[in-house]
Amino acid sequence: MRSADDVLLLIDLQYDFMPGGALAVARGDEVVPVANRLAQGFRHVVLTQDWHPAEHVSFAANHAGDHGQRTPFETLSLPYGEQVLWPTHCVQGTEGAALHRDLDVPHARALIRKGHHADVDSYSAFLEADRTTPTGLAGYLRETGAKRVYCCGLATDYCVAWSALDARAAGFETVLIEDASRAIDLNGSLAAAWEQLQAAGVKRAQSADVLAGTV
Ligand code: VGL
Ligand code: ZN
Repeated sequence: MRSADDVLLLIDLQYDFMPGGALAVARGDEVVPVANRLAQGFRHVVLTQDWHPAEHVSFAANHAGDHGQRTPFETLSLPYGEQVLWPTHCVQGTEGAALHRDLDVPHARALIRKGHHADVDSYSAFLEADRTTPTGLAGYLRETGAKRVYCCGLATDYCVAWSALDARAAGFETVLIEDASRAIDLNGSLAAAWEQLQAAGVKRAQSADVLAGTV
């Protein structure tokens, strides 16, 4: 068992990101058993859930525009920056927004829901896409004595990478567990994410090493 100041952050293990889901991540379901194994070694586990209102700004279907409906995976300029337009996904209370039923982490202590403001996306579990609105997770982790944050889940290049970068920026030692994550990989997003992660000092690890306690 790891020390009490190590936290495992399991990101967005929800049906809409699994094969067959609205925003399917290839082989996303493969990370569920890995997440379960990892969780057995951590006293402190936190879950996240992408949790959008139906009118969310990140949904292509919500942008009719002058030139017809926007297509998923296009980008749109918003007041806070470039926003990828996604298929409608993880709508609050729907089956697609539910956590995978095989996720077996009864000792998880907190669940952070993000992306609940209609006009701002939130890939990160810490800060919304306006880069100023906190979710409260940094404060929660500081108050509970966390020092190191181990991130994994879906998707590596969006919610996992942004969460890891913000965990690091908030002052935590941060590790991204590669084989416990899967990527969307849109227009080189995965390679770009790894570059940013490395530059920020986020460690890249494999679950076997985390389980063995060498990372
Ligand atoms: C995610 C795109 C939109 C993710 C969430 O969990 O990585 N990606 N919403
Ligand atoms: Zn989303």
